[in-house]
Amino acid sequence: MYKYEKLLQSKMSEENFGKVAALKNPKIFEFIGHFAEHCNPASIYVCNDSEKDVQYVREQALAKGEEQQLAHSKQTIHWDGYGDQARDKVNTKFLVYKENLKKMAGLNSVEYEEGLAEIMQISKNIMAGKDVVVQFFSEGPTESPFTIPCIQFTDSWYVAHSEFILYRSAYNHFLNMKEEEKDDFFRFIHSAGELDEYGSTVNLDKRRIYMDTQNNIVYSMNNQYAGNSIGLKKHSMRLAINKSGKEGWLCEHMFIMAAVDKKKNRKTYFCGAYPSACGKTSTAMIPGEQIVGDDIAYFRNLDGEFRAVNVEAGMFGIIKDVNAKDDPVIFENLMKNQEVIFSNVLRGPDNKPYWLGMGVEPPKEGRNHFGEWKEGIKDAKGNEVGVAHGNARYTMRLDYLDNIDKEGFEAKDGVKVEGILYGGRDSDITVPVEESPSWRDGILLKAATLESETTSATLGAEGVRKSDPMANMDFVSYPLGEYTMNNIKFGEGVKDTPKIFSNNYFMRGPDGNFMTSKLAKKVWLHWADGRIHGEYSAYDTPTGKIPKYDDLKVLFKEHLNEDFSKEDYNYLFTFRCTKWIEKLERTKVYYKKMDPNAPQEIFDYWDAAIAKISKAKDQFGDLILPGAFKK
Ligand code: OXD
Ligand code: MN
Repeated sequence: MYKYEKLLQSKMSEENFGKVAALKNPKIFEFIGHFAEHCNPASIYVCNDSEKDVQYVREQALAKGEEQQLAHSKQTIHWDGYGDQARDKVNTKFLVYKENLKKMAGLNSVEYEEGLAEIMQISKNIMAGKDVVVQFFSEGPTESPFTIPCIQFTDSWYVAHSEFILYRSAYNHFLNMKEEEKDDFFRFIHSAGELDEYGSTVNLDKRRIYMDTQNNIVYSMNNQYAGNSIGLKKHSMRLAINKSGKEGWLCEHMFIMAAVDKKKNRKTYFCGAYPSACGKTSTAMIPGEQIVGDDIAYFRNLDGEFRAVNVEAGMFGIIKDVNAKDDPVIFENLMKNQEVIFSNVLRGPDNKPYWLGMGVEPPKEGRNHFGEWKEGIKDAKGNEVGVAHGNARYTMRLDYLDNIDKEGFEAKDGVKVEGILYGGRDSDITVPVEESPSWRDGILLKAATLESETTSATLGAEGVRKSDPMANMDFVSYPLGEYTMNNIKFGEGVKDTPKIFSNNYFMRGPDGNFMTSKLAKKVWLHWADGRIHGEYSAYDTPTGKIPKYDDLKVLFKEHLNEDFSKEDYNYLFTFRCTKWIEKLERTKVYYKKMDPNAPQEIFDYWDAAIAKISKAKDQFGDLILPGAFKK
C-alpha cells in the first residue's frame, strides 16, 4: 500500500484512481497525496493522453467560468486579473539552502526553510471546495534523449487547457518509465486561489512563485497569467537550466528554425535568443523559412553532434501587432475556427476578439482584462485602459502553422544546429549581422553582451540599455559565471560547433529613423546561412566578421527585390569603437553585480577585447568603415 492511497481514493473516482495506481510509482503518490492533503481540494481528476480527457479539460474551463466561448465555436477567451498581466519578477524566487545563499546572491532568492514555510502557509487549504486536475507531460518529445517528464497539479482548468495545447501529453511515457527513473520528474503545484465572477484570481497580494531547483518542484500560488501559472513554461525552464548545468547540456531561451534555400535544396537549422521586443518571434517566422519552435530549446551533445529540440508543442504568443500585413501566417490562423485561447483581449459585442495593432477598427465597448470596458475608461490610477493589454496573448498549437518544419518538430533526436543568433536592440552600436570568429568569442562577445534598449513604448527614460546575457537572465537559476562557462564548454565539446552570429535590427540613421525594413532580417539570415556553407568572404572587425557590400546587394535583390545602397551599407556596418568599449564595460559591471564570483578569465577576456578595440581606434579612428580594419 502506497502512502496517501486512502486519501486519494476518497477524492478520486475509481477510474481516476486507477490511472494513478497503474503508474506504480510511490513518488507520484507522494507528490499528489501530499498536496491533496495540504491544499485540500474537493475532488481530483487525473488525465491520461486520451482525447476524452483533453475534451473534459476544455469543457471544465468553460463550465467553471475561467474561459468563455467566442463566435468561432472552437475559440475561447480568458482574462487574468487586472494586476496579473505579466510575469511577477518580484515574487518569483528561488528557495535556496542556507549554505548556497551567498552563491546565489545575484538571483532573487529566499532562504529555503523560511520560503517553504511561507508558501505552505499560503497554500494551506487553498483548493478547498474546488475540483482540481493532475496532468502528465513531457518537455521535449516523449521517450527521447531530451525528455523531461513533468506532473502538473492545478486547480485552474484554464491552466490545464493551456498546457494541453502547449505541451506533449506523456501519461504513457510515465507508464513506461524504468524503475530507476521513477523519481526523476519535475513537479508543479499551482492554485489560482479565490476567483471573481469572471474566473480571475482575486488575492494577488498573496501571489508567490517559489522554485526549488534542489528537489525539482515549483510552487505557484494566487495567479493565472500563464507566465506565472504554467509549470511547464518558465518554471520548468528554470529547473531545466539548473539540471542541465549539473548534467552538461543546455536549456536556452531560443527559437529553432530552418533557413530554407530552395535553389540549393538546402535546410540549415538556426537557434536564436533575443530579449523581449527584439525580434525573436518575427525571426522564427520569417516568410519562406520554417519554424520548429519559438521560445525554449534544449541542446544536447548526441554522438558528438549539437542537437536541439523544441521543448514545447504550442505557442503562447504576444498578440499585439499581429495583423494581416505584418504577421500574415499567425493572423490567418487566429481568424480560423480552430482551437485558440485568447487572453486579455477585448470581447466585442459580436463575441469576437479584438486587440492592439490588429489592423481592424475595434468596437467602442465590450469586456476585457479590466472588466466591462468602454473607450476612454480609466483605471483606479487614472490611466486610460486600452482595448487589450499590451502583453495580451494567444495560445495555439504550433502545428497549425503551414510554415512548421514537421520533420524537425517531431524528431526524437532533435535537429542538428549549425548557426546560433543572438539579437539585441540598439540604435547606434552593433551592426545588423556579424559572425563570431569562434564559439568562445561568440559566447563572450555576442551572447554575454546582449542588451536591449528601452523605447518610447516602455516606461522610464528612452535609450537606456539593459543587459540581458543570452536573453536568459529572467530564468538563469545558478550563478551567471558558471552558466556562461558551461555555455562555452558545451559548444566546444561537439564536433561541428555551430557558428555564432549577432543581430541588430534596430540601427537608426542620422535622421533618427530605422535604417532597414522589418523584412531585412531575411537578408542577414541568408548571409549567415551562406557563411556556414563557405559561400561568402568577409571583412574582419575587432569583434568578428561582417558581410561585403556586393554580396548583400545581391541578397537584397534576390530576397526582397530591393536596391541596397553602398551608403546605407557603410553606415550600418561601421565599427563604432568607443560605443563598443562602453558596451563591454557595462557588461563587466553587470556580471560583477549578478555574480561576484564569476571566473576572472571572463573579465580578462573582456579586458583583452577592450585593449584590442582601443588599439584599432588609435590606428583606424573611432568609426571604422567596413574593410578598413586589418588584423
Ligand atoms: C516570455 C514569454 O515572457 O515567452 O519570455 O512569454
Ligand atoms: Mn520567452
